[in-house]
Amino acid sequence: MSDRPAFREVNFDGLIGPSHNYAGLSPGNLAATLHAGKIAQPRKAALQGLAKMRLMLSLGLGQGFFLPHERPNISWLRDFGFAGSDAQVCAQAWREEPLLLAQAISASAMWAANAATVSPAPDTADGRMHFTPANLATMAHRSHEWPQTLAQLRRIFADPRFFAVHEPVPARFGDEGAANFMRIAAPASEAGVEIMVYGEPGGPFPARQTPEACRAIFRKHGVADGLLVQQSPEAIAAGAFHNDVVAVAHENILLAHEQAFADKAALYADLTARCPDLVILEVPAREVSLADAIASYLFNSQLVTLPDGRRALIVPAECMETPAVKAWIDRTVGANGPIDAVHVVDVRESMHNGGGPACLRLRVLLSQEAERAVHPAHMLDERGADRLEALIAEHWPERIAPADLGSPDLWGHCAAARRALIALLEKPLS
Ligand code: SUG
Repeated sequence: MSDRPAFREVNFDGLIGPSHNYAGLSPGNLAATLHAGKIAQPRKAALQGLAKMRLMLSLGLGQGFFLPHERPNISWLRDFGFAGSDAQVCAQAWREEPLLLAQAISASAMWAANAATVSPAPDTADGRMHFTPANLATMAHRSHEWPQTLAQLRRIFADPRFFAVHEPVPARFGDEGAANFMRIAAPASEAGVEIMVYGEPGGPFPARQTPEACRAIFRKHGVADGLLVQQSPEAIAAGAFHNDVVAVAHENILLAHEQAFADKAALYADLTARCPDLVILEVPAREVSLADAIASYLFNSQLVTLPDGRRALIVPAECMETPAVKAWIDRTVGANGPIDAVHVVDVRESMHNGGGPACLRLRVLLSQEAERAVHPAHMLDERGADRLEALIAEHWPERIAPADLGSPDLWGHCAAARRALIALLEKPLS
């Protein structure tokens, strides 16, 4: 008998790609808008992301990873009529429509919480885990992620006995994946209630998740108990472009800002009826304002159960630098509440584009058998992390300034880095 529980959550993080930059492509994402035009440090960014993955491994948690996408996305640029060799396509795009080139080279696939919505096996009619890649249709630079995401999901979760990978929802109906998904199940291996959070348009910033997409996903995944919840318009207007900027759920815990949902009373009542052990950790606006929640990304922490059953919150460093948030953490963590420990991670390069610890990961709840069916090249251990780290140090650019996006050198570096990564993965990583 193994002492590992029958199911465990494996976080698949997006490896931060060599073209990470600050192009300010996401209106409504305040950090990304604020940092538009700044110099980015892709090598540092990728190492920060990897250090977070190593922390998870050191805590005894399962960790996998997705590859950065091919950037610039030449085939997407060709769809706009740019022609010739790959370098000619990029050069023409940069000359004639530099915004399109910036959109084609974005490293935004790093935010794996937006890769797909995942319904774990205990929740679905056929007992398999279901994935739907997000169409990310609202933002041009993210709308071309899904074909490469779909391909990776099909490669990593290929075994049809355990996994079903669907096509995305039609692009007319925006879907941003697990960033707008929560699940309450106690224990996690039991059937749970899946919650999808949509936004209503009409505010100052785009509402990226449509209710039609949420319902389509529940239907296609065969989810027995799916709940649709509206995000509060104040939260979107304050810069919460995804629900995971103002709420996170894990097992029987819902950690949410007081202003996260349009009708919190209805949600809390629905959840309490389904899960008698539910613990709602609501953070009142008078203790942490929406502005501080969004600046610190408190709710974009990873809430995890350690192998010994204790719960830990993996928070971005910005939380400890935001006095009201630090005070809330100091008061709450370890104080007879459901969260026993806090760990701080530095993912500042991603944070400056509005991507915190939880944005960088996709949660995948796997039975032992299903975990054995996952493509081994995408599972991480310490030795694999060492090898990735060496590769990043050699191939990822140190800095990218806005004008560099048009540089053939950068395009060449990105292609070389990708070739090296793929070659590395062809041999077992560890
Ligand atoms: O979609 N930022 C991403 C951040 C995604 C965060 N993910 C979650 N909350 N789960 C976005 O807005 C900025 C890219 C730029 O401006 O260059 C960007 O795409």
